[in-house]
Amino acid sequence: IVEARLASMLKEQSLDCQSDVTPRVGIIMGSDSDLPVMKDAARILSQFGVPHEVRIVSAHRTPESMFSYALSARERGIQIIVAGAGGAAHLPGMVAALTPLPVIGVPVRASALDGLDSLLSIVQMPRGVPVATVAINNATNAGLLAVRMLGIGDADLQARMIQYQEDAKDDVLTKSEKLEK
Ligand code: RP5
Repeated sequence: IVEARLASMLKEQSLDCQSDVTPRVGIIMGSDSDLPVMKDAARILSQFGVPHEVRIVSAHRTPESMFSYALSARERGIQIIVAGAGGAAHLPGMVAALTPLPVIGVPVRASALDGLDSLLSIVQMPRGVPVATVAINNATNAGLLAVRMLGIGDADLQARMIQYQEDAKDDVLTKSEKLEK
């Protein structure tokens, strides 16, 4: 039921996961309440044409699903996992412990502590199990980081990233010129 709700939420927002091809990036989150933040990672991957999947995998509510997702991701062709969670956010670290794939953690602002709790839970992984952590609620950067990582072995994708950076630069220069006039 939750997966169906997730699929319809993604469809409503026109976030095409390219579900007919093997996903290269797995976007997971602890709750559907994380989707308003995590959809930005999906949006970036769609923009760059990177096939991806979106799943709800809770470390504390569905620990068995978390285990099976993390243990099977590499065999299924996933190359990078983007994991978002709020509160005592152990999902990214636990997944990183179970897979050799790079894991990018997104701290979601979900509690009375304004996301600082999730940020510290994710960024403070003990030595030996890395989680690349982006800023609180910044799933856009998680998507962009995944594109950059994949770009190392994918010249077309890297060229698209270079163009994205050029476009961002042009945008700032244009705005600055307008202000000067
Ligand atoms: C975490 O608890 C989730 O990642 C979410 O950010 C937070 C709250 O979840 P809900 O109570 O909204 O399902 O596991």
